[in-house]
Amino acid sequence: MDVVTIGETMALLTPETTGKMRYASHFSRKFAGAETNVAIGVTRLGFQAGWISRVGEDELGKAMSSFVRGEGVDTSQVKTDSQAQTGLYFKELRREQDVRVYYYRAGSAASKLGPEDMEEDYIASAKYLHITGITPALSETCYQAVRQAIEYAKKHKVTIIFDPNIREKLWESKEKAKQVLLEIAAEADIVLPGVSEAKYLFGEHDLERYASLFIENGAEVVILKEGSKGASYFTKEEHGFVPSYQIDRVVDPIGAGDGFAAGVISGLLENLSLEKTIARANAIGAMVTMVNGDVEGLPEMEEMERFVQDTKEDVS
Ligand code: KDG
Repeated sequence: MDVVTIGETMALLTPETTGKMRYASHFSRKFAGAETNVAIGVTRLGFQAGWISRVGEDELGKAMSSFVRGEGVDTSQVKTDSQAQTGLYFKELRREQDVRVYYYRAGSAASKLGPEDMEEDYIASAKYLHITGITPALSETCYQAVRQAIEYAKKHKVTIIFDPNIREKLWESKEKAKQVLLEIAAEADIVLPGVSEAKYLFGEHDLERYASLFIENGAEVVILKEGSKGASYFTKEEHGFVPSYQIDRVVDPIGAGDGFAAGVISGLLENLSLEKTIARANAIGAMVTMVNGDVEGLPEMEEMERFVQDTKEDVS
């Protein structure tokens, strides 16, 4: 396995019309969740990814597992929970630049995930363990599952890559979110915060200060995402900025960060330089925003290379 990830995937319902969702009567049904978005992204680029989760013993759970498996992700560690349902989320495209998300996931099957679902050999078989800040926000047992996975990864020298993915709606308080996210970031080798997430965690600073705060907190590599501008990277030895690509129109920004993470993981798996890795991550993040849905815009390698050749970097 190149990368293993842990988390909740949900049935995603999107109104077929833009505007207030209260007026929508036709919806498309897709599947999405930050961790499988990354796993599918990595798989589409030609690598092997595995997903640890629980789904409900219901029609959506069955369809979701088949969908993720059909994308080539290993689902051998996905359990069916007969006591809880598969979670749902709605994505309302109110107007351009205004996308809202509504969760129906409290008490879902995935929120029952616990340390007993973490298989040591499975995690040990991976080169990377991908964790997001969403999973520990779902429940105390999910938090414990993440802690257990980190312990196995450390024991077997699996590189830990952490995306804080702050979802305020899922945390009981900002203090709790900060405490848990900083604790996990301290265990990670690579962290992928957005600038607004760095601000949430550390307050107002400049980029270099954010990076040094993450490095003092334990990270080796910090990649700070600056939205459509691009991303900066920092290690103890080097730092730089890689601009993103100019695209005409953002259709749906949700999932871009997961596409970015898939690009980072794939670049690191190929031993590309940080500069080249981030250029790829920027390209994939941009491509995801051009298509409706979290995973539908994730490219295959050759498609991504063509996009890079044909699209200008944003140097403004
Ligand atoms: O990064 C995209 C995710 O936010 C989306 O797929 C839904 O996993 C999700 C979540 O918890 O918000």
